[in-house]
Amino acid sequence: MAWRLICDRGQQIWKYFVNENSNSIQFDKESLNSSDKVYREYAIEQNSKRLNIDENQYEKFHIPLFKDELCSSVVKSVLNGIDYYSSLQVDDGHWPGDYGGPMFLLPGAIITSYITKFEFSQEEKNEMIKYLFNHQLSNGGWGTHIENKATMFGTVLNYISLRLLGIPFNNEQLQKAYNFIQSEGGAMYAPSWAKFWLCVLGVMPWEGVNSLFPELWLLPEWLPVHPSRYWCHCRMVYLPMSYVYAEKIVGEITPLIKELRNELYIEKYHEIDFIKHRNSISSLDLYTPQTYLLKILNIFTNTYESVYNRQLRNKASEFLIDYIQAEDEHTNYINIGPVNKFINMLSIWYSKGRQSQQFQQHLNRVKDYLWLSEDGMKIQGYNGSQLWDTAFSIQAILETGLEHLYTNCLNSAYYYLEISQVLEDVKDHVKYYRHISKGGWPFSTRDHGWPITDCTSEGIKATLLLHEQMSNGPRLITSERLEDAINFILSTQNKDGGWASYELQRSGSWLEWLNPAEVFQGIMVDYSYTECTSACIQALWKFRSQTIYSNYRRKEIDISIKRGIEFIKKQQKIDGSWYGSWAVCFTYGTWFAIEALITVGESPKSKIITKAIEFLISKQNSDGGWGESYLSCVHKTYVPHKQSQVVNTSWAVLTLMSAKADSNIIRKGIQFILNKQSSNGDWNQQSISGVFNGNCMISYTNYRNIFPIWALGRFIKNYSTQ
Ligand code: LAN
Repeated sequence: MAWRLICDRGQQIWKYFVNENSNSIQFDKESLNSSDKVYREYAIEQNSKRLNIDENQYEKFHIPLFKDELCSSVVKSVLNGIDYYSSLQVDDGHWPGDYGGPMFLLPGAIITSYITKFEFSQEEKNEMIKYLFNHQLSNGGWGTHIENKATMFGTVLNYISLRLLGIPFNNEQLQKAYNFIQSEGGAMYAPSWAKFWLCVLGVMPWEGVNSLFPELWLLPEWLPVHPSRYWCHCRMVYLPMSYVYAEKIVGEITPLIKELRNELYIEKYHEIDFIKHRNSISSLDLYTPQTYLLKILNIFTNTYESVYNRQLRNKASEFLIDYIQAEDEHTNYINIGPVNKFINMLSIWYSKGRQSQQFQQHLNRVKDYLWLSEDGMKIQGYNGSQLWDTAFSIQAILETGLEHLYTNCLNSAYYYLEISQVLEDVKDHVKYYRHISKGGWPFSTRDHGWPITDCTSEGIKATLLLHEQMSNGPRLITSERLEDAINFILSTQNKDGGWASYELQRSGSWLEWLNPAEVFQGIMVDYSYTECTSACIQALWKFRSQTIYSNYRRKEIDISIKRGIEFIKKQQKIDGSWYGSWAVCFTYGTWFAIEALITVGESPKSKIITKAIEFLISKQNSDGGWGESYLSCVHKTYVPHKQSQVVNTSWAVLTLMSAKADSNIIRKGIQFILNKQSSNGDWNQQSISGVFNGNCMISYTNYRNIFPIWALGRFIKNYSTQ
């Protein structure tokens, strides 16, 4: 009996086979992070692509031979590293990996399955239970993500999940969670996103949450507070949330729900004044407290809720369910993310019924979010990071200059780029507030289809580099398609010169005053980011430097690059670093910023680059590595990690090499990466490296291979051309 990953054009499905040998692998609880062993061990066993070239054969294979000891070790290490990593690639060309981390996603799936009565298989449920217990902390609670301390957000939702999965109240481990919730004052101290699920499940009355004011959608679109102007993730979560609220959807009150009502609170359920606790939140969870403005607006919308007009409400509901269906169709029922996936599903169950075709379509796409690792089965933060990892992997391998050894791997990765680029705008895109999509690349798969600025840029960069370096390779991505990608990039540049994640910034940052999610920051609008801006600049630059494209929208491209660079320069901190919004943290942001500046010809001796390099050098540890804690992201100031991290070190040395910094420092960093490599070519999984909205961490397991390979590759390249 064993789990196997089945992939089809990027879609990743875990299937359980009764007749296969078991692959049960122990999770090292201390490390908190899975090493993705379930996938990797089987992939390597089945698919080993080792070249095993020894030094005597270097000449024959056109591999450079260096006298310098470090250089020759780097060549060996990178060959070993790519041998290992290329064995993890699947037939459609992408690299699967664990994209878990957040601990508030699986509960949405389990609660939805309980209410709508769709069943996970017993094997899936067992793995989910294993996952939840594996990530329970010693004080009985769960964090908001796997490395977090306990929060009410994590604890209340995961406690409920285990109960719904059949774990009895008197289970010893669950009792610890129960005690934790009790000692923190009960579930009314959970943040608003948890309260939403409590209401849906029927363990809190709808009066327990502030109004979600569904009629807001009916207000004129030119208003700066209109939801069409929100960051697409916020908009697409608010959409079904406001529908569920408009209809006050509640699941069946079963005996188990009645038991939960007793377990989650200190007082008797029917005696609790839930209205009084609408704004109660545990200090453990509080990250962005509600502002006075929001509190005042809540008074208005809560009052409106007691007198609302039925006709208007129906109109809002009709609008919302139509929009929900449009998002379902645009994304082939995957939806933009795992939060709206399950709330959309719940909305469709309520409005169209369990037997409806739409609900069945939703069911077909639930498994896209499930991922199995040695810590158990989780819901991932997205339906995968396929395109993102593939585009980076291509660039990393090409940087080594050893592409002739990995033609199959690279051609296959190129195929993935081809099958994931978005070719059309979504239907009625203006009506549904969607930006154009044509030419863009998504983060995961074409079926998902939401294009992203920096994913598009990495797609363009990877394609152009392949076209350049693989002269006999296939040419599946035509000039027109690359021009479409450039059109997408040019259409998404903000007024401030930067690029946001998916769309243009559609409203002011003051909207953050209305952020009702106490656990996340920067969710209301799509802001310009250093990383996205850098990637777009690099893609535009690379594109215009190709002779065949040198005239395509040239003037606009030139102006656009200039404005982008100005934006990046403005983001530099006093200490010379850049904050990274999507990975940990200043080493990541600084890498992107410097890469863009160097690309456009900024001198490494300029003040701006010198300061950045000084910053990085000041953070190097005595073992030669760099290590940043995820708390850097949360506190927005550099927090060192207890141990040097291979991923941070790779970003730092990549940056130092671009800026031609002191080679002794670089060599020490490179030596650290070599020291950390395992004999099979892999690197150990260290701390979590991705982040979103300041406060939630997310895993990128392939980073531990991609970035060391990239850094080692650049070292060889620099050395050969010296
Ligand atoms: C992602 C994943 C990819 C990421 C990059 C492309 C790496 C980044 O450069 C831009 C932002 C983006 C697209 C991004 C934004 C936030 C996402 C979508 C995520 C981190 C994956 C999961 C997260 C999403 C918001 C999680 C659901 C939680 C909510 C608060 C809605």
